[in-house]
Amino acid sequence: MHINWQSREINLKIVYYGPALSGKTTNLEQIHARIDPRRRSDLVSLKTQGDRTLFFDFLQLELGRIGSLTPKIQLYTVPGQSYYEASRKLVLRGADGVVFVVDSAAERLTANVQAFQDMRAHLASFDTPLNDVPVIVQFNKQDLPTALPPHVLRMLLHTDSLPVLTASAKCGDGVFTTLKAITRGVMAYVQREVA
Ligand SMILES: Nc1nc2c(ncn2[C@@H]2O[C@H](COP(=O)(O)OP(=O)(O)OP(=O)(O)O)[C@@H](O)[C@H]2O)c(=O)[nH]1
Ligand SMILES: [Mg+2]
Repeated sequence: MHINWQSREINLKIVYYGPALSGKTTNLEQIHARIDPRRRSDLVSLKTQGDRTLFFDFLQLELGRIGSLTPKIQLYTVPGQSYYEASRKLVLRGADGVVFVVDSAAERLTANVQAFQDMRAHLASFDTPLNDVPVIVQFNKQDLPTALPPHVLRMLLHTDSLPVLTASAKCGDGVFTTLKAITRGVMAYVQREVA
């Protein structure tokens, strides 16, 4: 979180984290396509030739107010491919909120579990334990025939008391519900921190 009291701006960082190809970039693409262009930046995507995220994607939104401050909400995605672990940790650092994007396909269960454990470990290493920074879990790709249902995913991933939402980001379903939930969580978190 960065507050510039002179310009009365507050920057909030929300990171979309998750295993390879779970739909993190798709979430940002849908937000970019559907939100009023006056309230968003261009979508900056650093991609490989095969359309895989290289380092991160970035999209800035101007939504709502906190008292007299105008929050700039900065959305980032991490690169999901396994060998980008160092980049994931770097992008996650300083997050005010995290959306963990699950690939609900049954065959991606191990990848989800691994990524979820890594995220917990990174957050713990930053001295921001999981119950400090708001985290929302998005069960994405619920449209797939092999998608595991939410109650099964919740049990297998041990999401415990974290809020979970379902989505099919490819067609936009659940994308804004997720964005609203994490934004609300982050605003509440910031108000506690600033107070
Ligand atoms: N069926 C289905 N496919 C999806 C959904 N969301 C994303 N996809 C597809 O999954 C593939 C990967 O999506 P990305 O958004 O690039 O995934 P990512 O998590 O950013 O991947 P990395 O950047 O490599 O970590 C693309 O072909 C998307 O169209 C969904 O809800 N349902
Ligand atoms: Mg991506």
